[in-house]
Amino acid sequence: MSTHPMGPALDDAGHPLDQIVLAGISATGYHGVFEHERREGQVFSADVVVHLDTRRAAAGDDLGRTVDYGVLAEKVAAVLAGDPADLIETVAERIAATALADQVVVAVDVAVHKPGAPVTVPFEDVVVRVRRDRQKLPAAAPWEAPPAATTGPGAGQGSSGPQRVADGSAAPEPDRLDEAPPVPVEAVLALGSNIGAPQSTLRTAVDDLGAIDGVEVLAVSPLARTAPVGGPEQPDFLNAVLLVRTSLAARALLRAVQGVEARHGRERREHWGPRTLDIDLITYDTTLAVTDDLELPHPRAHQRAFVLQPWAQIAPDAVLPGLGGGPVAALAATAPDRGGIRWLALDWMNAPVRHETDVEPAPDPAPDSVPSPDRAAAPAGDRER
Ligand code: PH2
Ligand code: MG
Ligand code: MG
Repeated sequence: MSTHPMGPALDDAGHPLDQIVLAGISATGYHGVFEHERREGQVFSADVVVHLDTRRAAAGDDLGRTVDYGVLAEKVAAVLAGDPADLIETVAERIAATALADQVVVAVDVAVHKPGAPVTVPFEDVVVRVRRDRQKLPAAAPWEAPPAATTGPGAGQGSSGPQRVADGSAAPEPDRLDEAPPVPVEAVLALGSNIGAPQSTLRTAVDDLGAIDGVEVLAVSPLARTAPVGGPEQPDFLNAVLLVRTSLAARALLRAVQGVEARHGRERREHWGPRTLDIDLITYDTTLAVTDDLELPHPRAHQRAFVLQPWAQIAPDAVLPGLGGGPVAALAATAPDRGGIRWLALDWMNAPVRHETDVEPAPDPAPDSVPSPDRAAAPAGDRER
């Protein structure tokens, strides 16, 4: 591999930073859009260049002041072998985020190779190469060691919870996510539905959420009709975002929203499959946390236009906390699924229900339900039309 495919990264004074190069880390992974790729796996490899100033480590001969390349290599291999993604672009972002999680790293170059990619002509390799730094942050979360002997891939929101006790595994130890805030805090909830009667379901869900003791609904976003992201072929979703104020602890809020999901007949079947009602806890104040049953902010919120777009409409200046976070409106404008936002309805909580279709093609925008660019709450350029 060439070590300078993008030229050196520079320090604040404009001098080239030092580099640690890890070349050709490989593992069998299950990334790809084809079913056979998910089933059989193939070899992926990564080249990683971390850019940093190595002088302090060298002067003190101190491993603690540099990047332990052995540890980094293991994490990179874990990303390659881990959670399947459709795109090697996604894998590259995860590796970049993992390297940048170490504060001594100023910038990182990542190349992900997929030499066995399903390409119909003779070829040697396909590579996605990215550079990320503290300005151009990765669009994915860093790799985290799975908590010992508990959940594997799929840990995150709602994947365990109270059932873990029934499973025979230990109930999670109480942590700060179980502590009620000293004063009420703001939280952001994202709602989605794509089977049954989605608009009515979402309306009732908003009312149900507002009726929870310790939850006050501050704002309800426009209703977005969105192309499904991930999962099997399925109908379009209706999505909306709520801003709430709550005196509940983060985990108590999660349990309460799961109660609302359950009351609407939500069953957890296929991962990312169609659902009558999905409610995700996107942020809880500015809390950053990764636990077995709750990750804050929501681990994929930063890259989901179906969350970010409606959110930006009710909170144009909102900022998503955490690595990969940033101004919500800006994230919405670059999210990979932004082209799938079909339309927004402003009046959906009160106007007669009219969007119950869940399988028909998107109707032409109704003039009274879709903000025209000049009436829109967000800059016109935010929307793909
Ligand atoms: N939810 C998912 C997966 N994909 N796509 C859209 N458009 N909207 C969703 O709410 C959604 C999705 C998993 O919860
Ligand atoms: Mg969801
Ligand atoms: Mg969910």
